[in-house]
Amino acid sequence: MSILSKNQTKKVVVNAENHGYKPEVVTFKQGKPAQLKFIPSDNMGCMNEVIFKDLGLDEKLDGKKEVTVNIPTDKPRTYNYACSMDMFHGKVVVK
Ligand SMILES: [Cu+2]
Repeated sequence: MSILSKNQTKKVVVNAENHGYKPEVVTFKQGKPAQLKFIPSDNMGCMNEVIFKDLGLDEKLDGKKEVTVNIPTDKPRTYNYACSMDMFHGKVVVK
């Protein structure tokens, strides 16, 4: 049995820029709590919203300093996300 402290959550910052997500691909370890932290930029257009179809999540970034998304890491898989127009894409790999 392992005991997890709050500090073991791995957080990765993704910058939601006007022309895409940086970095575009983030990898997490299976079984470790994981979060993506989106940092919006100004004047975002369709990047003002991030949609995780696989997670049923639709988060508004507009006017926010940051938006945190919890990523399930119970099994290995890839979660794709996109801007509100499905033009810019990023993905999260759990392995
Ligand atoms: Cu877009």
